[in-house]
Amino acid sequence: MKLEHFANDIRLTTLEMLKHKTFGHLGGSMSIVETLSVLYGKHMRVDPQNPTDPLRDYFVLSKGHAGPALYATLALKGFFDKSLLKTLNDDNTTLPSNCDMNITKGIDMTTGSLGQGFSAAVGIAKGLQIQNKNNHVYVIVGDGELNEGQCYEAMMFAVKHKLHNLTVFIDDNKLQLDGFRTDISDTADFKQRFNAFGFHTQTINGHDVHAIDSAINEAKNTKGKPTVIILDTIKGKGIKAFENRADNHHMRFSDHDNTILEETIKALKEGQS
Ligand SMILES: Cc1ncc(C[n+]2csc(CCOP(=O)(O)OP(=O)(O)O)c2C)c(N)n1
Ligand SMILES: [Mg+2]
Repeated sequence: MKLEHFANDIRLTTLEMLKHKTFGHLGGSMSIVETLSVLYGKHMRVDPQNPTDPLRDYFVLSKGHAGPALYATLALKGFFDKSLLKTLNDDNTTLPSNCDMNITKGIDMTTGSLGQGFSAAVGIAKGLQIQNKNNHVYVIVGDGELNEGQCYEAMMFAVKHKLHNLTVFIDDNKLQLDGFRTDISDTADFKQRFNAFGFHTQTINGHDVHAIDSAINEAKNTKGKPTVIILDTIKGKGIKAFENRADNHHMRFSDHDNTILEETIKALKEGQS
């Protein structure tokens, strides 16, 4: 399937799930859709029939609140039945708001406490390196999440241990929970910062599947250091009326929002593969 089509289907499925629930983490789910499409549509070695296959590549969604986009991706890949998507965040669901490796097929790490997933991904990569395995580890961190000091310990360790089996994506959507990152705490340039730590760095349009594909190829061919791919993204991407709004992090949909969602869902259905 073409990666653009897969992205369209992930966005559509995620929005249908959130609309059914009537609320949820819309903004940060939408900004990672294209990255998930390229990872699961092309690069990740995974077997939906055998989610814990020791030969698989690992994926850690460190910004665990974007779980809905990952659940849509995993359901479309066949890790579990699509009907489960209607149970998002319900009591006793296997699809909680934030990712849980103990209850959801295809989730490699429990996340939601920001900063910790990055460290866990580094630990997985180090473990694979010790075992001389060539599985690759991908992790997505939020731009706001990089306010967490723990991330910088993870970065130092990853460089010191030459973890070229680790690719870090920064979802640089410029917004965090309720405002713009640069208004809250952080004004530094990610590229300069990761370069200074010793990463191989790339900055790309995070909604261009071909740019993401090339950047991952470059990361896989980089030896002796981990790679960071800084994704220039839009929080809420794909729903024009919601894009870049400081209140799109977790939305409880009004009647007006529902009309907008319905129109977007209709348009995405027309582009369905
Ligand atoms: C340690 C920790 N502190 C606070 C939170 C609450 N929280 C959830 S999402 C979020 C904002 C994250 O912003 P960003 O990383 O930019 O995510 P995105 O824009 O991709 O949604 C915060 C503060 C948390 N989950 N974990
Ligand atoms: Mg953000």
